[in-house]
This record gives sequence, structure tokens and C-alpha cells, in this order.
Amino acid sequence: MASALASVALSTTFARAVPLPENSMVQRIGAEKKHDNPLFKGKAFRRVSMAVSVNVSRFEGVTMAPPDPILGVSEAFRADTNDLKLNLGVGAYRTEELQPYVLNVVKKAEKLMLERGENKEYLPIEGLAAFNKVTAELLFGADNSVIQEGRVATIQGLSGTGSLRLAAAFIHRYFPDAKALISSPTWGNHKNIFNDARVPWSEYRYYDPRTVGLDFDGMVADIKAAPDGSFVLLHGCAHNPTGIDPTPEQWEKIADVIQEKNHIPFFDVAYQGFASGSLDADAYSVRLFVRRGFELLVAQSYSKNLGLYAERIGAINVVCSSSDAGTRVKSQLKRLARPMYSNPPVHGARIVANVVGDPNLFNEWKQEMELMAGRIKNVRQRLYENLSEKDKSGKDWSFVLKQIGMFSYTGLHKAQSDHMTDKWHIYMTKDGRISLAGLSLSKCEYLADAIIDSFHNVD
Ligand code: KET
Repeated sequence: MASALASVALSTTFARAVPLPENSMVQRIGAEKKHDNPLFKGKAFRRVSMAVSVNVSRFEGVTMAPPDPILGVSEAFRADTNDLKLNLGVGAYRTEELQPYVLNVVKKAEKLMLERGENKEYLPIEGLAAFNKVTAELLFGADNSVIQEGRVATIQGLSGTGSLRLAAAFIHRYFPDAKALISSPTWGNHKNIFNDARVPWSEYRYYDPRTVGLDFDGMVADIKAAPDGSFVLLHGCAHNPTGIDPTPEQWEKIADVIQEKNHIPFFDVAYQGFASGSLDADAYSVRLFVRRGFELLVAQSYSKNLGLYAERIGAINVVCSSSDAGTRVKSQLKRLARPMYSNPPVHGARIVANVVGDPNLFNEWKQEMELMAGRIKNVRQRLYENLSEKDKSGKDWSFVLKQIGMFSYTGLHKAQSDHMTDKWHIYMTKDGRISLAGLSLSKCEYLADAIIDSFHNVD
């Protein structure tokens, strides 16, 4: 057997590991596009040509991928044996004891599911009907006219990421000339998602390091300068990584310029209920845009607010101006999903449908969410106090309190973030983001020492 394989290898020149297979369907519909971001020019996507001999892998031309900037941090954390280590990398909620947390309402919903003896048949391509109904209602409000008029195309997705990816595939197929606009900075995976879906993107200004706040004028100017009909990716609440959200007045003005430019808003809602503790307050931006009559896209995730990280449960919602357009959009989203993953997993969808659809469980969930959001607010406050008390330089740390959601954007640059890990065993992303959801009150002082040391002693 081995010698047969060897002779095949010897007698054939296998040309390449080709990383960018083109789907004939996509090629037909979408014109070849230029990508104006560096990833596409990088080594990882180079075509590799080589002759293969015995003992040389057919995959020799496959280069090593870099670790993921967020999930790679957890891998490095697991490998660290120091007792002081602290994982503030990934945005995942931990208890005060720094243990993962399964919500009580989730346990109750799962118990119900077991008692009912639910089966494991395939779901329809669009997902569980009961889930799709409640997820759209949760987002827009059950009495919203877009729901009453059947103008929302909702498809269950593989959590937030999968839903964003499906929407990006839809944009590529139906708006081949459109560009996506993403905030600078943004959640790192947004760029990967648009890159892999071949949707060109560029950034709009968002964060102003001088004020450690929103660069509102820059944001508006960049959205204005983008080609008409671009897809503007907006974080519904609790902007990741900065924790800085526009005010209601600013949202109005953002809506004005998007309207003026005929852009299409594309919301990423990964933290509904987790930012303020209120599901309705955190849906403010999306509902404002809906009220103003936009057609828009919204990706939802239940990773954080229901702690269903590994269940991969979320949705993509497309609000259309007519129910007829909604039906057609939904049919095409299903058509995209079918060859990608066929149909979504059922477990998380049933949990959400049970929790959101049952008034008792729903109320209990809101209380648990308030507790989680409250714990994060408490560590945020304690961290600010520790930083202010311990740092004698007079630096103003109040930005920690102004930020909202799971994260704090510390302003530490890469070398300082590296120092946090190398010296202090504190794991965080290299953009200076720390997940407060992975912090306990008792670790705040240690973290404050580490931040002060890194900030003042590393250039
Ligand atoms: N959008 C945003 C803004 C976001 O922060 C995340 C996850 C997602 C979408 C997707 O989550 P999903 O589990 O696919 O529903 N963010 C955290 C985890 C990650 O990077 O995957 C994080 O930033 O740490």
C-alpha cells in the first residue's frame, strides 16, 4: 500500500494548494472584485506551486496560520501554569469565583426539553419557527409594525458570527458592487468575515484616543464620503472593543447621513441586555432605525446574554419595505445556507424559544441578566477606584467608567499588553482590550497594579 502511494506521488506533479476556490455560481453573479485590504495580498492566500516527491507532504505549501487574536489568547492562557494567571481575553462571562456560568433559566429550559422528549430531526433550513418568531420580537418589539406586517426575513444562524457570515454572503451575491463600512476599531472577526465573503470593506473613524471617546465628526464624515449604497456595519450596543456607544442624539444624526447616502444599515447585536441590563434599552439603536423606515440587516447572538456560547445560536434578520420582498430575501438566505451548513442546530434554538416564549422564564432571565450586567458594573467601578487610588501620576482613569458592556478599552498598546501577559500573567487582546466579564472584585487590585506598571514603565 505504501509503495503504491509512493509511486503515485513520484509519477505525478501535483501542482498546488490553491486557497481560493471560486464558486462558479458566485463568479457568474458577482464580478471579480478588488480587495483593498492587506489580508488578501498576504502570504496566507498566495497560490503555491511545487513538485511533490516522496516524504514531502501535498500540503507543504500550506503556511502556518497565525493564532486568532481573541480565541488564541485563551489557548495561551490554558498553557500558562502560573497561579496568578487571569484570562481577560475572550468576552465570556465568569462568576465572582471566575467560573463559567450556566444560567438557571437555561437549566430549567433544558429540563423541560428532556421531559418533553424532544426529537433530533433536522430543522428546516431557516431554523426553528418558534425561535425565529421570538428572536425577531425580542429585537424589534413584538408590537413593531415590521413584525405585524410580516416585513422581517428571519433565519436562525450559527450564532452571531454565522449570521454575519450568511449576511455577508448575501451582500456579495446580490450587491456585488457594494462595499461594507466598518468602525475603526471593531471586533476583529468582522474583517475576516467580509474578507472570506469577498465583500470589500473600508473603515470609518470611531475611536478618538485623545478623548478616549467617540470621534463623532470623523465617523459622520467617513460615512458621508463612502460610495452611495454601502452597507454600514454598526454595533447595536456595547461597541466592541471600545465600550463607547453613540448617544441617542448622535444615533439620529448617524441615521440622517446614512439616509442621505442611501446606505444600508447592518447592525451587529451581540450584547442585547448585557450592556445596560435592559433588553429594550439595548435595542434602542435598531428600533430607532426601524422607526425611521430603513431597510436594514441585524445579526443577533445569544452567546452572551443567555450564556449559550457553545450552542451557536443567533439569527440574521432582514427588514424589508414589503412582506413580498421579505419572503424573497428569506428564500435566498435559505439558498445560501443550504450548501454552507444545510440547517442549523436545534438545541440552543429550543432553549431560546422556551425562555423567551414563557413569561415566567422570560422574567427570570431578565433578572439573571441584570445580575450579570450588575456584576460587570461592580468590577468596572472597583477597577476604576483601584486605578485612581494607586496611580499617583494624576492620570484620569474615568474613561473606564464611561465605557459600557463587557469590555474596557484600556488604551494600552501592544508592547504594554504584552508586558501585562509576560510579567503579570494577565491575558488580554493586543489592542488593549480587557474583558471585565472575566474579572472578579478580588482581582481588581492586582489588575490595577499591572495596568499602572505597564502604562508607566513600558514605552
Ligand atoms: N459580534 C460581536 C461584536 C462580538 O463581540 C462577538 C463575539 C460576536 C459578534 C460573535 O459571537 P458569537 O459567539 O458568534 O455569537 N465576541 C467575543 C468572542 C469572539 O471573539 O468570538 C469576543 O470579542 O471576545
